[in-house]
Amino acid sequence: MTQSSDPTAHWQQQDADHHLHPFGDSGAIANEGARIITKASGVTVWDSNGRAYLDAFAGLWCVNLGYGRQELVEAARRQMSELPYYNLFFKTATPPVTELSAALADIAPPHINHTFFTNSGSEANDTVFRMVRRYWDIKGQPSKKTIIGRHNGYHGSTVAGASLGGMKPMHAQGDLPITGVAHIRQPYWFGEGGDLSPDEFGLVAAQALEEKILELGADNVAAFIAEPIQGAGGIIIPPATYWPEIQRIVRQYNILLVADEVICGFGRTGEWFGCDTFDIEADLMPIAKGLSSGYLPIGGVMVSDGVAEVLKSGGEFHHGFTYSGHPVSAAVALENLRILRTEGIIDRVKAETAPYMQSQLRTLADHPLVGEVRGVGMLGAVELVQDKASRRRYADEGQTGTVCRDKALEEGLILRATGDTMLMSPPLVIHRAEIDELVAKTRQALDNTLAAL
Ligand code: PXG
Repeated sequence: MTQSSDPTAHWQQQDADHHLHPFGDSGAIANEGARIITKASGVTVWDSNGRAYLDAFAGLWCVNLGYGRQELVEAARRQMSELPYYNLFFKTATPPVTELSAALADIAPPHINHTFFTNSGSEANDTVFRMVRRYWDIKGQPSKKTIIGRHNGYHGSTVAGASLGGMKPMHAQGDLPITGVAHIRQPYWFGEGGDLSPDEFGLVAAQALEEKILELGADNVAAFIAEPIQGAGGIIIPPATYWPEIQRIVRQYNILLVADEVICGFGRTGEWFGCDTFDIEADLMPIAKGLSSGYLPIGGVMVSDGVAEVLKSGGEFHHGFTYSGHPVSAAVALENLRILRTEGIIDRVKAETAPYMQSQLRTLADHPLVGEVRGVGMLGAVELVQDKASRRRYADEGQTGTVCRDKALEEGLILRATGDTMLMSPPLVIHRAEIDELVAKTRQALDNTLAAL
């Protein structure tokens, strides 16, 4: 390893020599040099060269409270001193976990009152995979095994998570999906709606679930899993007709409904859960990310009273992680929920900052590159197109989005690009002035992208 007096060069060299990146081309990053992020406060992160960026992505859709909240640091310190670790196996629990379970029951829809803890959203969805099969086994219907997901859905990177998701590049690596998983189309009107109105298309997209159930046989289908709003897939907001029709279908065919709240949960859509925003009655809700505002890893699966009752009647569930409900993560999550509640942050998002951000974002719709601006709560997407009227994209899809993302970085703004869709999901505590900055920098990045094309 070469030593250097420039700390950035030193860390980049270590990164190149010894670190393999998640969702990254480690070969290319080794040549370019990784961006080294060293500190953060509020909605701003700094790199090792002292450059500030407005983090319009809240880390990775997770830092809902913003950076630098000392109460979370203190909650971790306190729990670390008191009880840094104990497991939940063998008839044991810890106070942070019982308190957090109760706090979650309090904020979740009324019929959801139990949580199984994991360390991530991916583990939560692996737990979903095993839990829904266990549920039907206990009910005496073991043939109900297949779980239906959606193309371009995202449910994590573990084998079950990536299988339930519908990301083609992930499936292409390692022969996924595993057996027992099927996929239907996504409710992506802008990309796939053609000449149908959004409401017509929403029904068509939902009815794909009914067709798939009939094809597989309802006796073989355990569950349908979907994000209330697809996140990683491009902030895809289903037309208003979609969720009610899905709800009808899962009820009619006796299929469990899994609403993946990993991104939508904890205020992102302007309510506690995406299920509240879309009036979805879920049987299971995987959670993670905003549960601890990303300060420590923690996730879980929340389940309805009906599911909990069956699971509790079935004897031992042979499933769990050493760090299920890690006490320090649980203490931080509990403090995070306390702050979200006592400071009324989600109410402020709903009443004030989300309507403001959404209205300001929509001023970008007149830009020649922009085909659609959409968003709900603190989620926003800007679709880049070659032709606005026909919604036609540039031929080399993904190229323009990547250029725009890099132009945004030059402006000191972190956006995410999915294909040619620019995504934002800022901390829920973002102020009006920072929203103005976010929108102004996005417009500048769009101008610079157009100039570069
Ligand atoms: N479900 C959903 C809906 C997610 O968005 C997961 C599950 C998995 O969570 P973990 O904690 O295992 O990562 C996620 C994660 C992206 C991106 O590029 C999004 C996620 C993860 C990595 C990248 O937008 N979401």
